[in-house]
Amino acid sequence: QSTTVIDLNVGKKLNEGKTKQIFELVDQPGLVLVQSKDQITAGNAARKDQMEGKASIANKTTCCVFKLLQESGIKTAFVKQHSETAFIAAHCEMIPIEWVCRRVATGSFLKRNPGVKEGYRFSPLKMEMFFKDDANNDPQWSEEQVLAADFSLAGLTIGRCEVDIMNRSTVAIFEILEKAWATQNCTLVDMKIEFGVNVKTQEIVLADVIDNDSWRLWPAGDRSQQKDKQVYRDLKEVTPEAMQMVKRNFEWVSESVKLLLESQASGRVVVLMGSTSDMAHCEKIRKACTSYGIHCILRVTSAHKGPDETLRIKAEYEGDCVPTVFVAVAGRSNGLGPVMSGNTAYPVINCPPLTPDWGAQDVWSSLRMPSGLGCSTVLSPEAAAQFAAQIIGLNNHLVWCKLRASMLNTWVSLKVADQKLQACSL
Ligand SMILES: Nc1ncnc2c1ncn2[C@@H]1O[C@H](COP(=O)(O)OP(=O)(O)OP(=O)(O)O)[C@@H](O)[C@H]1O
Ligand SMILES: *[C@@H]1O[C@H](CO)[C@@H](O)[C@H](O)[C@H]1NC(C)=O
Ligand SMILES: *[C@@H]1O[C@H](CO)[C@@H](O)[C@H](O)[C@H]1NC(C)=O
Ligand SMILES: *[C@@H]1O[C@H](CO)[C@@H](O)[C@H](O)[C@H]1NC(C)=O
Ligand SMILES: CC(=O)N[C@H]1CO[C@H](CO)[C@@H](O)[C@@H]1O
Ligand SMILES: [Mg+2]
Repeated sequence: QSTTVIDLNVGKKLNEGKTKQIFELVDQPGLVLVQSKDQITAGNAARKDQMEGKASIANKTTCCVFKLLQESGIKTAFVKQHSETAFIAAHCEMIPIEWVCRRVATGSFLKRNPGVKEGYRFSPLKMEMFFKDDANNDPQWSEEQVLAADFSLAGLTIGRCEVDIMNRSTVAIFEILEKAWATQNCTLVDMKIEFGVNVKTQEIVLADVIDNDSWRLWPAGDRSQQKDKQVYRDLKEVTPEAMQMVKRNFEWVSESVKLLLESQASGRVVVLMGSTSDMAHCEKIRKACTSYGIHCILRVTSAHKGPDETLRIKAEYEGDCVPTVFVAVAGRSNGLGPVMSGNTAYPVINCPPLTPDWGAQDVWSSLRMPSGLGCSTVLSPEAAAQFAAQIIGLNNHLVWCKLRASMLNTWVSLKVADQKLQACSL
């Protein structure tokens, strides 16, 4: 039988674990409802305490984190939040591996690697895998063991390619969350995540949840201020006061996590074109900027024919303290970029629309500068926008996260293309 929960036709329960239940959605094949339960577990349910409000805090945390990752361009199972305690997700067959990613050595890593001091920093990040097997306390597995297990989920065999994709994705996800938490002056110490195979698309996606049980967070890099579930594990005695403190910490996380979705810094790209004949080229720059969530403004001005106007337009964008990257689009002799660069402390990128006839000669007007000018030259309009995004991304984590996810997605699509080609030629 099915029950209707606020305009959702909830079908049968597909799965239930210690912290959540998964329901089929009758009218939305391929999607499920993930419902959190109001209880906390640690040490494999050795400790169980009801904690009122916990589920709603967990939903907030998961929803915000997944939104951040989704908006960055990471493929996740998350679709949208549904209620205080539930969200809608793509139905996945879960890969029974926990991927652990560490920046700072602490916790079980120290036990398994005696001699390593707490606080040791991993660069690159340290990756570990654990087979999800409660009965055996989730043993650590090597890459070879994962391959030997020959998992097959939703019709997808988990082989070399799939393991590599999860490995790379875990690193990208960690770096995105690390960058986001840094805006709150908080160190992401480590994290554990799980992947699933989307039953509809057969794609590997980040699934399950990311809540404070999934990571260690140390405000200002200070362990004594930890805000994660470790506080709960460390409790000597579960008193109502202690539980209140744990709950306050969780609330701190769920409040802070909302701020991860807000940009900490503004930024914009101003494209100056010498003539409207370059409009199509400039529109490509604008389109690419928009994909990074960057506001992009197009203006027409010629440094040869209207230098007073060029400098007036420049002053307009220098006048409001919004960090600005100028892109100069001028064909033939590019006077625009160099004049801008010689008169502003903001970065200037030349993106000349070169033509086959004279392009090889014209490009020198963008490359060879008088002394004292630091403008760069990027020929492809998309690449010019990407470079502008990288500059803005230095201070704007939302832009940085999009760049990071896009790097991952490019890597994955090359990997998948190669895999397909190999399969064809076999
Ligand atoms: N999008 C999804 N589609 C299908 N199943 C999911 C999805 N997200 C999570 N699940 C599964 O729902 C089940 C219940 O989750 P819960 O976290 O409560 O389990 P658990 O008791 O903690 O066990 P586990 O050790 O597997 O996490 C888990 O098996 C989890 O993998
Ligand atoms: C913290 O972790 C517990 C344990 O899983 C979780 O249920 C709780 O909702 C989490 N709180 C936050 C704010 O993430
Ligand atoms: C993950 O990637 C790192 C870095 O490339 C590598 O050292 C490690 O062996 C990989 N692990 C798995 C399980 O693929
Ligand atoms: C950030 O952390 C540092 C310690 O690394 C601390 O001194 C500083 O006050 C913190 N800043 C904010 C805004 O919390
Ligand atoms: C991320 C988030 O805030 N999640 C939601 C949890 O449930 C409530 C109630 O609907 C939503 O308002 C929250 O936004
Ligand atoms: Mg779980």
